[in-house]
Amino acid sequence: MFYSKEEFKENFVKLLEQQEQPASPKTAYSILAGMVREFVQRDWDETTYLYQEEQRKQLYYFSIEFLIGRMLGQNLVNLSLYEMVSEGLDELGYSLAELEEQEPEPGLGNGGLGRLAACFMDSIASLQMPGHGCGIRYKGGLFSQGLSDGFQTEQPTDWINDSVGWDTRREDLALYIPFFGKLQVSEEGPFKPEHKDAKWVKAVPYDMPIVGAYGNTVNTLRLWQAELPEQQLLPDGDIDAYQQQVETISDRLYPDDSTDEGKLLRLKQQYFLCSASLQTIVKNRDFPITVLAKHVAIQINDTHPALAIPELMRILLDEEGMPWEEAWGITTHTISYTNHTILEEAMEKWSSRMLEQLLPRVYMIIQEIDRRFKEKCHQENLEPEALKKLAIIDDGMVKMATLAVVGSYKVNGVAKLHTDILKMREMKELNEHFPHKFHNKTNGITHRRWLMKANPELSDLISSAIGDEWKQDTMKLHKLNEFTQDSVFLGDFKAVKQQKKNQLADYLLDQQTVTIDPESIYDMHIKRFHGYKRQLMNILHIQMLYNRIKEDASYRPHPRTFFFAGKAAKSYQFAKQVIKLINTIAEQINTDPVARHHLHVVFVEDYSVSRAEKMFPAADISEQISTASKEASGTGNMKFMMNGAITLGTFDGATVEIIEQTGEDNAFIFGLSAQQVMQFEKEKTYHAREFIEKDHEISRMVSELLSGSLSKGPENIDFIRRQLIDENDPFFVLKDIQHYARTHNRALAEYEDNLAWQEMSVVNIAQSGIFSSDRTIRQYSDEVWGLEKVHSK
Ligand code: 26W
Repeated sequence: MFYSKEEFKENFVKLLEQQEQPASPKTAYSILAGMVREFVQRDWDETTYLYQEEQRKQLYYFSIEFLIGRMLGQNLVNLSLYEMVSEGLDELGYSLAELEEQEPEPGLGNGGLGRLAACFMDSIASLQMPGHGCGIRYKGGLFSQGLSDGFQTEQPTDWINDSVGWDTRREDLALYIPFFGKLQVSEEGPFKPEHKDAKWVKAVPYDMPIVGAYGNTVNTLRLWQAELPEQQLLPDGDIDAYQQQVETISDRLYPDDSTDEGKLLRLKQQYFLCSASLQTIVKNRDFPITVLAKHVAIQINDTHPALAIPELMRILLDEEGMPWEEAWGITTHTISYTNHTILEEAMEKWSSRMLEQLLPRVYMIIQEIDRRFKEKCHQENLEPEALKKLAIIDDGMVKMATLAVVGSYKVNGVAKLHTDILKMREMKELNEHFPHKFHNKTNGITHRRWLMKANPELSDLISSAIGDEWKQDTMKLHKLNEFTQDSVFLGDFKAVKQQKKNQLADYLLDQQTVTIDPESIYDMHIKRFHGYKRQLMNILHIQMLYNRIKEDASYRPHPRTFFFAGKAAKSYQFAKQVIKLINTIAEQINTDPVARHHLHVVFVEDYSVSRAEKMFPAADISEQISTASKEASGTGNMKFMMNGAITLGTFDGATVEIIEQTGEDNAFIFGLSAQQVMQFEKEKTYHAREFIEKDHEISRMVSELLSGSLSKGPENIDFIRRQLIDENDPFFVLKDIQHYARTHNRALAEYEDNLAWQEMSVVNIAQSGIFSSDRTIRQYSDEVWGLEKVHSK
């Protein structure tokens, strides 16, 4: 059906005529999506069959989030059908871009961690590796963000009901998960606790095709849905209440991306995902259980799926009747763990009481893992505080990160600096106890979505200069370094960037009725709102620029548009107040008869994968200004780099490696280093108050802020005041803001030299190849999973 444009158009029209006329864009979208869905079915079946047939080792990527975004466009790009279909639809009077907008975006993730999982799925399939995703089919993805009077509002989303899904219900693979209940241990015979009076939940998988590029590999993303079990498994009592209770398990994604709320429903979600996925892997295996680790690799995406460790032990001990040592040997050779944050408040701890109540057998196994590990640690005559750091269960709390490290054969951070901090500070004792476990895997992004799909204009320009090979091997982008002195190429690049800036301006005028000056510098700060990402420092700097324009008539800088986009976790008041502050300062500046010609502040609502795809290609400046040591990696920084935006940031996370690639003269770096931050934290020698007293500009700006005049009332900044003043500015905003301001001035001056700026942009693109998630996945496979490519016939 896609073998030629004519054949495609014929099939499309035939299917369209079966719909009530005139067919709406939504209908046209569903028809096209249905055609693509059907087209990949055969490769999907064949890939699944091949993996079985050839007994290949398979990876299962356990993640509580998969921020996949829209699939139609990406699938067409990966099938190399995008141009053909786009032309065919044009000739039929349809715009592919418009049809793509009809696809509801399944917001099955919060931010970095969820999107990384989605990029990994795309790379694993495109590298023809046998790897699958295991997640939860949340009915309600992340809330959609609105603004009312500058404050964030949250509306629940429901992506399932209004879309032709890409996924298929696999009733045949449904299974059951026990919660609560109690254990009964029979006196005689082998130790095999019976799980009595459990409350059973039915788990039904929905499989989604993950279409790889350059080959016919189609892997599976399996998302589990919680449902009421059949009659015989129902507890007596009020069924409706029970149904309600059961189905909430896969109802909503938790909107937090940095604070462990410790809610029972979240724990249910985590066990539901682990048990359903593990039961299927063990049940449908076609090899002896004793060689599981040879046939299966399981990667847990942060600690959220860490219950996979005791759950696999339960299955091997209780269902396969294996002795402890053998079961532990298999488990600790099958599971590996990735850590994505060092923030204390994000490190998950579950109360022993809650775990024992909800998962009595799993908790019993965790106790035994903890007892045996404590026993081992005690043989090493360690200091009491070291033993405390090594304890899995401590003060009635189970530390999931410690359990994850003890139960995994490999543990990695997501950027060199982050992994070093994990080994030297956060997990120092564990690293010393397991000297060979810790390794680094610097994150990556799929260039097929974030360059080829989001910026086809730039892709074509690159291919016109260096050919197409870079699409399969992004290290070939290095060849662009030969064009950094080529004024024609630099001019063409500038034209493409301007085209993307115009497109974004048109999109935001249409979507948010804001008028953007396409000639202005597009400066973007787009990511989740969090204290350590320092959106506060950005908006306070903009206020300083405004004050300067008001006081200094000679200061009339090149027009700049400051873009902010991102959501704040519902319960994170500080972050929500920063959003309000940005919108009140925006209103002041954007309506100021003088300043509005030099500064423009835009808050793009409801940040999502689709909106990100329109923003990254249009950026000139990439704001990566986190307090050094706090951002594990960042992946937005890589998306900006690949689209030729220049990084203005701190030496933090993967930005350190970005500057390693570009050289300091192709970026704008400022601020405290990670070492300096950690030193200040250790010695408690930073006193924010000093900066307020000794620096006039800062004290003026802070008193303006605290007066409430920037936020329509001091009540709207009390969380900000508390952090900056009472909590002594834990993210060093006042310490770094003047260096930040000077660095912005440097960037502005550099921008005036147009050719130099284009040259810097092209160097960034040329050096971005290493940040493709294809490189990351090759490293995981070579050094952790040991997967082999499976060439489909
Ligand atoms: C328990 C609540 C919770 C939920 C999500 C705590 C922590 C998380 C995630 C780990 C937060 C997250 O998304 N971390 C980001 O992961 C990216 C992918 O590795 C990194 O690039 C970011 O630096 C990191 O903040």
